[in-house]
Amino acid sequence: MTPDRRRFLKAAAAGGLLSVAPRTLWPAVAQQREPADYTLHIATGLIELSPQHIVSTTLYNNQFPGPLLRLSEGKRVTIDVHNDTDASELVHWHGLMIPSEIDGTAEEGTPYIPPHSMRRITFAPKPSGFRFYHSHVAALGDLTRGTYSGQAGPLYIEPASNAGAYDREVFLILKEFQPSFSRGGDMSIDALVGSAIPELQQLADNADDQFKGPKGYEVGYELFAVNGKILGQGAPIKVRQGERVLFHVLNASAGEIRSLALPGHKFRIVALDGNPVPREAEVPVLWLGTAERISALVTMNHPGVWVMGDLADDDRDRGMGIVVEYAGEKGEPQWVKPQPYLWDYTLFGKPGAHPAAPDETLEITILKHNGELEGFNQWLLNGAPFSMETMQPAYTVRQGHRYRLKFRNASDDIHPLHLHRHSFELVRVGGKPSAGVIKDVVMLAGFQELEFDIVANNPGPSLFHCHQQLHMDFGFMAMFNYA
Ligand SMILES: [Cu+2]
Repeated sequence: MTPDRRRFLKAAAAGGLLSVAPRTLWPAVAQQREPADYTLHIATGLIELSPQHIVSTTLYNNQFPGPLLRLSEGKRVTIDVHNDTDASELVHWHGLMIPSEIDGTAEEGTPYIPPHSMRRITFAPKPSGFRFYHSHVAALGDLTRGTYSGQAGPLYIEPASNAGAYDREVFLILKEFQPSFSRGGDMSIDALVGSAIPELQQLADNADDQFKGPKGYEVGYELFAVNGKILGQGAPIKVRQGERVLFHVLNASAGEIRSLALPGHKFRIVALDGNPVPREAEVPVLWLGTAERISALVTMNHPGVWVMGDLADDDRDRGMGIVVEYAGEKGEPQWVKPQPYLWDYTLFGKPGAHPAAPDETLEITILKHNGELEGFNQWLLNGAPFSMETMQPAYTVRQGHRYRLKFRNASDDIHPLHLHRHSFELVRVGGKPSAGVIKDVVMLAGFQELEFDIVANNPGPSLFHCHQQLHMDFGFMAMFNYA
């Protein structure tokens, strides 16, 4: 029997299809005949990071990254998602404002796509800009599941009017492979401006006194890649002097913070998480939390063959980078370590402006209980880890109201905070005020505070969580429900 045949019988038996009379089955099948605009197949496959490193993982359409879905703002699109694996899956449409039933999150009520079945979804894509899609199942201790797998793909929603003055676009998807657990004690990363708040350090110290013992598990990786290729293994980005290249960079990691530099060049930031920034600014280094996107324009004015890579030597040596090669230039790709550079979101805000006053302010303090869950750290928001049974913590919002969320991080980890189905406006980061920067993921630095505003403008349950898979799976989630 062919694998496909076996698969069909297994699926048919599981779904009870064999007991359904063909006559009643037919109309449903006929409806599916209209071809979809896009088809995604979730299946285990091989990805060749280099000839020496061929990794087996779950992929979209047997490739990493998944296919670039180029959609038009407001124009309805139909996507068939086939789950060809033996486990239930969910595809989350990250940064899109779509109904909860198709957002791809069990907590919001999206049904799982059962093993060996298909779900067709239809939506009008918005807002415009660089988004992405990825698995949203809980992985817990299974490092083959969720965002630890190769299930991530770029999605670009063309705006109604396109203002970009560039010669061409290049998508860069940063991703680690072959994860494993270790007893933690991760080094904290100096990525963000601002300074630690003593009161938050004290809260963390108190918790650590209570939850002594070995450090909770952390996840590390063997292999690193840009667009699924280890540095030097894929085709270089070939450029001409004077060319203006618009890079769309996505950190598709399950939990790492990434940096990127191109020796001798500056990045002009034009959009964050796909949303144009009020003030374009030039920076020497990009920092991206898990699931963040940066669109940056680089004028190619420093001929040579360069390594565009992560600042962390270890990660770059194991593959996190890509070669940029000017026409007519030859030789070994060169890396030049940039000066340390701290990321400051407020650089891109509207100078002197203030966000509108909120209707209400909510304060959320984040705390870690070291190794509390059979070796895994537990994460608490205002003293409570998220529970699927009670769906708590939960906040109730009123449509049209503006809410200021004030986060206080009583841990030394950087948390990439993410709210589904909504964008937020940064209000205060690293101790500095900000206005006009619209995002859907933002890094909250260790022992720091951060404020952002949301306008409740997309009714339906919406999940808030840290985008580190290891944190969200072990408590770092909350629901926002409409009254
Ligand atoms: Cu986190």
